[in-house]
Amino acid sequence: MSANLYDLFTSRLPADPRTTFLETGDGAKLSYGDIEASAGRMTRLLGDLGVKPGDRVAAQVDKSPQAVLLYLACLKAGAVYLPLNPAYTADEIGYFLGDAEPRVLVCGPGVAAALTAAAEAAGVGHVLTLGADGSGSLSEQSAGLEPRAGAVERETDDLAAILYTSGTTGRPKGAMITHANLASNALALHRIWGWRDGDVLLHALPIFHVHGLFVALHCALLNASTVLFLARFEADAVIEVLPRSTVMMGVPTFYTRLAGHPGLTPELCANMRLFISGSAPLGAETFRAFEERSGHRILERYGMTETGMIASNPLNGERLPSTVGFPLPGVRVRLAGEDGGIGILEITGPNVFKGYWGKEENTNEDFSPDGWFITGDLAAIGGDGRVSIAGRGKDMIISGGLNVYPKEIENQIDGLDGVRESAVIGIHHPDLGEAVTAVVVADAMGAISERSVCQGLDGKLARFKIPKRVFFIDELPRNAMGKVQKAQLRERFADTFGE
Ligand code: MLC
Ligand code: AMP
Repeated sequence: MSANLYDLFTSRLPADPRTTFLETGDGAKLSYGDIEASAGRMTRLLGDLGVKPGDRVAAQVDKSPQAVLLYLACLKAGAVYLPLNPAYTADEIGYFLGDAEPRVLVCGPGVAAALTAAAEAAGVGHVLTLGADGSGSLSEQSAGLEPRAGAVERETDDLAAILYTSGTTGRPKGAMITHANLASNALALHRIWGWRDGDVLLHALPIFHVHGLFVALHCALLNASTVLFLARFEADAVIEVLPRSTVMMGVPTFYTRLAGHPGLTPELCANMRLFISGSAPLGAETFRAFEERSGHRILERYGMTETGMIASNPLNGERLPSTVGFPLPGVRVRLAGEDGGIGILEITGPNVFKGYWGKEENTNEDFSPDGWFITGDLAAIGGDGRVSIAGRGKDMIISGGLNVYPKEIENQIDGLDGVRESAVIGIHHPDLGEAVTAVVVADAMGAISERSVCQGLDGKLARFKIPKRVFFIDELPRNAMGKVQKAQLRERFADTFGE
């Protein structure tokens, strides 16, 4: 039997094909019955453009039902889907195209001209466009085509997607994720979160990450659930659709903002059965404030790009703040280098990715000699098996659920005129969890200002990576080995953004 994830989804289609799959904020609907033909036409187009099983298809597109169809069409074609944040600059996209060498790039109509040179340089065969409203050459060229029936056969180990993620050094690495990785994780989550008939998913996440694309949409597809598909997170819009929803997934910032919204009440959430949080630590304060305002204890889970979901608080047992619960069925966890009960979390299971695209050395570094994946997160494991994330062993900032790698920002800042050196750190931020903050040593007093640092980064880095504050100091604190003491800097600037 084929291991194509697309076949798993179609095996779970609702009895009534008119059942709504996606309903957008303006009320437009795509039914489950529409998926086969609409995605099938895109699959046909990809085939006509020469996309073969295993070829990469990159997509830097706004969130829309057509973008979801494009993902499903890629699965159906046996192609490898490569989603990219629309906030990335042309420079950033150029790197991904050069590394993954996709056959096709689908991008927003507004950026197609700016990306053409990068696409040509990377040998991308075709650039198609897809706008937030579904318009563009992808839709035009696929419109009249005969839908491709049936999905291309795939083995469990064949790639379904590549998602880029960075390490502490070097450029982003493409995590190779297989059909079996995604299927095992989706089935486990569907089961442990007790998905049932009539569940309606409130979806306000972006769809270029594991969270919004895989965790959220896969559960809904396996359950033939309707998805209230909001273009972005906006607290007023979420409050409006909460009464029609039963399950919501979000990053902690969503819950912090909702807990501060005057419209959040237990009555508003009467239909809700589950609020799930992940991608960054959920503060105990937000957990409590949200419970007070809504009557719901948020279920926190933990995962990463390379592994999908790893652990989850229980649906029926105790949901504890500051813990991420128990390993998913089939997933095993252990600690390496344990000291005082805390060590680096390592995991093994059917969800663990196949390695980094074209980077065997990086892949080897991230696995233990006996084949467990080294997450780089610091954790404790209780006597009952409950996992708590205690910090990060890797130098990474999570701002509003988006990862930022200090090295990437430091390299750009260090290249600016007037800068001697810099250190980029994450400082506690009441809304974003952590905010990107730069500490700069200037060549000379007044050689560069906060504003000119940010202006110098504009266009080179996606806007969410631009420091929210830049501080100037005379010298970076270093240890005897010459390593910058970021903990000292974090302490010194801890109060920058308030409580
Ligand atoms: C937007 N901006 C951010 C930001 N998002 N800055 C820092 N951190 C962020 N996360 C900046 C924009 O560049 C812009 O800056 C300004 O804020 C306003 O943009 P916006 O789009 O209006 O922002 P907002 O709507 O407030 O977005 C915040 C957010 C969003 C938290 C709602 O970032 C979001 O939806 N995050 C979810 C990310 C996610 O899905 N992560 C899952 C990763 S998967 P300027 O300068 O241009 O004005 C993963 C694995 C797992 O980690 O376990 O799930
Ligand atoms: P990414 O590389 O975008 O997949 O981000 C994965 C990282 O997010 C993990 O390695 C953790 O550091 C962090 N993360 C995800 N979920 C949680 C959580 N519930 N608590 C703490 N950290 C989390």
